[in-house]
Amino acid sequence: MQNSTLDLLAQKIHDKQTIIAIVGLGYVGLPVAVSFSKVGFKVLGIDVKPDRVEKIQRGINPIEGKEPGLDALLSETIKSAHFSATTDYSAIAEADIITVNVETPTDINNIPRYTALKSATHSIAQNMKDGALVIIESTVAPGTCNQVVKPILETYAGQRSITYHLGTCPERVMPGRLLANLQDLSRVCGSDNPVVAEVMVLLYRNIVKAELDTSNLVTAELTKTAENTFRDVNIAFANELALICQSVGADFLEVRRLVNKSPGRNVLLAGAGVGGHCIPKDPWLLAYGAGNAVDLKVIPAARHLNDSMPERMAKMAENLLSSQGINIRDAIVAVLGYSYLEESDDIRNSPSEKIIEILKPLVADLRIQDPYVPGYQSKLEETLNGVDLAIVMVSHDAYRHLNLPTLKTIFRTPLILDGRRAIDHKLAEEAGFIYTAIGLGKQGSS
Ligand code: SAJ
Repeated sequence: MQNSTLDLLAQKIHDKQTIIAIVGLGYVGLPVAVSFSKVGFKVLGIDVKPDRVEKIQRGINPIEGKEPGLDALLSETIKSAHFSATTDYSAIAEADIITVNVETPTDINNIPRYTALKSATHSIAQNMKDGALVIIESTVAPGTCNQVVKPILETYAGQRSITYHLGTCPERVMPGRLLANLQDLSRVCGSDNPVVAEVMVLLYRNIVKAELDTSNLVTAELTKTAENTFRDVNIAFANELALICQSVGADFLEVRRLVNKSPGRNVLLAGAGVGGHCIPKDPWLLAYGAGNAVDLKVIPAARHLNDSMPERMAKMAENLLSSQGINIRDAIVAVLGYSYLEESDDIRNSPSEKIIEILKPLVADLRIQDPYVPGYQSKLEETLNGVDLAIVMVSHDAYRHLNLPTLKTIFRTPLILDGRRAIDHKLAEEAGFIYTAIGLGKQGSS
């Protein structure tokens, strides 16, 4: 029985007759919705935020920041009526396929509460039609599909005497490249029913040009959380090596350059911290999925080290000021960079927020500048006029090409603390600055 409904579904996908519901129209759901609409599927977008739905219905992109192609594609697919958005979950009854693209944050104890995921799954289960395929695209801890999603679907399917299919296909989008990553990055189509996984490949082949692999639910969940955890652990290694370089009097960048000449080595960049919506969270999802059976050492330690970088930067700032006889209470300090990533306006989990929280109550005046973040786009010369210390938190291009000799004339005290090695330390010292940085030891000179 089940596989015959899957044969039907496969045929409908092939003929683009499938109606697809996308639950959650945020950074991930919206690009997925317009991508499927663009290739001819009828797509129903569901979101709990009326203002977001209203904007989308008017063909207006509710997502901040520059997303190449998204505005045009949204307006085109709304006009063509291939895509429509609503807050009414009952629309799901029409859908053959339902993807879930809701947020899956972890709480203060790094535990995923899945409030949005559970709520969405309940609403889907109450409205989905017989034989519907539910695909979890949100990043979840290994085991979540089987232990959180499936029990809810089972309960309602039993009560309603209907069948359903369950898969997961975690997304790999990235702010600023939402549509490009969706099309160009490989994905895993996971299901505990191999026929469902193959049907998912048929579906995603319409919008993904890269490789589509099939696997089971837990492997797909593990793949996504592990790939981001791998990055976090590698950034933590770079940060710890940088702290060693500071201690023994070396330049981390030079050590990194030489280490990376060794085959198979790729030391990442040490810095002022790790922000964003994926890297700080996904290791905790992986750890949660591991359960208590595994006494994890590396993954939590890496997270704690990366999270400590803004605090270390604040301590370095304090030490630098006092080394010049400046009482931090009298200091005027500028934080350069508020977003979590260079050339981005995304401030989620930004390390800058942490250092600002620490320093603001300690200094006489704390100024913040970021060319991309609304509210912080003051002119650099204004921000730096009369400061004692500039702290570089983000490696925006604007900070990589400063006119140091000119800036030297407007600083009250010429101190720079560079959390991203955005400024060449030799040029800074030639211009008369006292320059310190994460990973640059006292004698550090290459
Ligand atoms: N960071 C470092 N050192 C590094 C790299 C990054 O300190 O060597 C910091 C960044 O400053 C930032 C944070 O880590 O604060 C995250 O940076 P990121 O380059 O990992 O950017 P994200 O958070 O947008 O990560 C995304 C992820 N992509 C998806 O989830 C689909 C991640 O898996 C990718 O590896 C990453 O983009 C990428 O490679 O660009």
